[in-house]
Amino acid sequence: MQTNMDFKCAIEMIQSASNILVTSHIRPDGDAVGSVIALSRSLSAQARLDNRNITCQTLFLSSAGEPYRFLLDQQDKVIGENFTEEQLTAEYLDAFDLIIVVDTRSARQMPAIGDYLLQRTEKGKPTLAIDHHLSGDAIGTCQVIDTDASAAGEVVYRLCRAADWPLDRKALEAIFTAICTDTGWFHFQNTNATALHIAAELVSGGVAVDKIYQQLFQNHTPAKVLLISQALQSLQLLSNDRLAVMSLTQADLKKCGADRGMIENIVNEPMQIGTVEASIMCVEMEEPGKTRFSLRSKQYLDMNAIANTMGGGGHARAAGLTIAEPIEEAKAIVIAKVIEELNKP
Ligand SMILES: [Mn+2]
Repeated sequence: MQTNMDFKCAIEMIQSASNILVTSHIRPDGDAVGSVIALSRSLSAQARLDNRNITCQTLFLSSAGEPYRFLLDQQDKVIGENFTEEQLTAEYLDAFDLIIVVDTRSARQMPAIGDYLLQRTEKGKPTLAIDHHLSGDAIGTCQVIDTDASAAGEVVYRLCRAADWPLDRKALEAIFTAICTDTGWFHFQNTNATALHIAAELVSGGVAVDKIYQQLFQNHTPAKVLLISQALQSLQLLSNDRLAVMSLTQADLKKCGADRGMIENIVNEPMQIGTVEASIMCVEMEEPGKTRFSLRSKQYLDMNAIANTMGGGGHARAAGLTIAEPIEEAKAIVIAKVIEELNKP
């Protein structure tokens, strides 16, 4: 396990910056949104306390999933909504004396800015990566990484506590969202004592658990539930019912009136089947000839290792990858790879 939990470099870097940008990976999930929002709110609040003229902006590389939008404010920049990729020039990014990246340090997960961040790091321009993934690139002149952390939000919380920066109610809700989504509402293998201790502190701080649960899991549109049904209709069980495979095409999305943000988490549905160890969700992307995969495992299959062999990555129990092949061809490649691993003694 890779652990670099020396917060000193991160705190010093943040304290000497006056124009900060906080960002995360494309298709931001609950951890990405929660971590960005909590950290930027905390830094802005501390700046107000210190009476320092500091700007701390956020940037999301694509739209946040519907369940997490309650955390966003108007001033949060989202590419494709209130900000364009054309505005995202090197000059724009260079104007920030610190860029903080949370929940990733992998260039390919930040298509619009990944190469810039690699070059920025090489030049030694202040760049901070706060992450909990097993793999990544050399992004960050300072990296704070804890691969044992349940969520990047957990690392952000511990950093803010270590530095004694304020966390208001919304920041606490953002951290709770980060941890509870990355742990599957505290039931995945990454649910550790620290995650539960922090959750207890967040509840003591005023987070209403029922409100967050409703917001995240009981606030779907009919389209989302139709999409779950559509995905389940495509369910195939392979390898003695140990592998579940589902697919969604652009036509399926259209038929359900759904968008791709609604696909998140559907991959977990087949885990209800006792024999299922691994679940694959194949999604035909809008760009022709590209297929996106989510991989999940229940007990032992190393999905991060499997995804790594095909240019993806993530965690042992949850990983993702994209293959530049049409859905049927790409699906055959991924299924073969997973079955090969499942059949290893
Ligand atoms: Mn995460």
